[in-house]
Amino acid sequence: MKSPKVIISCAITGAIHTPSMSPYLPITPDQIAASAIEAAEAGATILHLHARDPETGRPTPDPAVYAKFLPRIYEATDAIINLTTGGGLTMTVDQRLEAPLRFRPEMCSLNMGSMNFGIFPLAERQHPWLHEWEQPYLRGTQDFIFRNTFRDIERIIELLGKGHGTRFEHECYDVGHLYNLAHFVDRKLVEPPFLLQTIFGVLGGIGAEWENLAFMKATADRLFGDACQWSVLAVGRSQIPFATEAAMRGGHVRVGLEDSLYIERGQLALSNAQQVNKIRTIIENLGLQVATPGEARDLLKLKG
Ligand code: KMH
Ligand code: ZN
Repeated sequence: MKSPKVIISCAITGAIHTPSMSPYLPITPDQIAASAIEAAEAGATILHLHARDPETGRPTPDPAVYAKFLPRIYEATDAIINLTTGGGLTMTVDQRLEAPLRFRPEMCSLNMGSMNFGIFPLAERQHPWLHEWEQPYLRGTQDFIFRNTFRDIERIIELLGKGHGTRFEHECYDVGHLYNLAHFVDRKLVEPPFLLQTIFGVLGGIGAEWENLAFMKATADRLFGDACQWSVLAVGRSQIPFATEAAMRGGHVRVGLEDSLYIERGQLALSNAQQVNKIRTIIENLGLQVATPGEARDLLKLKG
């Protein structure tokens, strides 16, 4: 179904970028809460959240850390909370599920296939002052498989979806992942309407090229028709151009420092809210409207 309003997801900190890459990446629970609240005030409809060890900035699955920022975000905003089930590159699937199972949010990410996952082949050269933990972590991304087997996906749907009424941001990094999603739709394990996040520019997935955006959209239209709400996330410098193109084609968008640390070429974003403001202004200048959390809850049939 084509939506009259554009949902803006904002991914606040993620698990890929590291503290040495930007002083503006939120790390501590205080910083994550403040950045998320500011992003919601700027117009973000959905807040996608990961946690980090406050001392080192290393991604952590620890629900106790989530507990330090989640209640504050719930209290200060009406935004839809979306917790990661992707966690971080070195976490097991069980670890990745700890916080979602504890907090049972309205939404969680659900990665629709296993893949190589690398974004920063130049990171060590560009950032010689990396934290001690970041060095092997980043090298590890060269030889890391982001595990999301059919059984893992089914288990996450059973535990969180069927068990707790959580609905998912279905993350598809390549065309095969769309067919994986169609398989779960066929088996009625995923029910419409669902949020489809097509992802461009992750090394290991489909590249951020315009032909690919058109191809992924055409494939999604063929497989899902009106059953899905289509959204676009592109990493790095393609973030805002791809979000703009998605909005023009009737889709939803995702921005945030998880996906790009920049606001324009060579210029670090000062905050998540700065990226939300930028895409919100573009959306409004296109004559479109941003969905409120309430409107998105209706559109995606969330538990609220
Ligand atoms: N880092 C993004 C490209 C997750 O948290 O489940 C994908 C992501 C994964 O958001
Ligand atoms: Zn994430």
